[in-house]
Amino acid sequence: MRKKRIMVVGPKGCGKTSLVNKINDYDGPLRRTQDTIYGKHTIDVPSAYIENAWMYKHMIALAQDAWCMVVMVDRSKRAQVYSHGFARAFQCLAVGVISKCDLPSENEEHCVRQLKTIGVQEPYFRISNEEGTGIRELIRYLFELKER
Ligand SMILES: Nc1nc2c(ncn2[C@@H]2O[C@H](COP(=O)(O)OP(=O)(O)OP(=O)(O)O)[C@@H](O)[C@H]2O)c(=O)[nH]1
Ligand SMILES: [Mg+2]
Repeated sequence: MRKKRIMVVGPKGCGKTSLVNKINDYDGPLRRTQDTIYGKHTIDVPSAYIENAWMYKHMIALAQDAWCMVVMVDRSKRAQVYSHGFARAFQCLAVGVISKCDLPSENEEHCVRQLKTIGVQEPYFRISNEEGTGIRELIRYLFELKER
């Protein structure tokens, strides 16, 4: 059986690669991620896949290799990046993450609403890759979920 991973999706620059590096305990350079990158525990999905609805089929194919999907929203931006019910198109579990929580923002409610309308269930994890807050709790939750 193929090894299953945590698939990480989110809009451009929301902090996907920063997060997968933490999950994989890897300290590498950050570059704009154009291709799908398989890490030790993760699949880092290019933002283009969620920005273009016709590319959803690629994500659904990638999800065959995933036991869960981390769905990120960027709290520093007010954007609607996912289509309605997005997460329901996938078989695997979806975990909601609100990133860049170190930056001042008025978008908290907008982020929560967005995760709800795309079909991601609470709890949502608020993280900062910059300050490291919320990361340990998220990683612990993910690996506990995997054991179940
Ligand atoms: N303030 C702040 N900046 C962050 C955070 N996470 C990532 N960044 C910064 O945001 C930029 C993009 O981070 P990446 O981890 O490359 O984001 P990404 O989603 O992989 O980006 P793409 O692959 O280009 O879609 C970098 O300059 C990071 O240092 C965060 O939690 N807080
Ligand atoms: Mg990236």
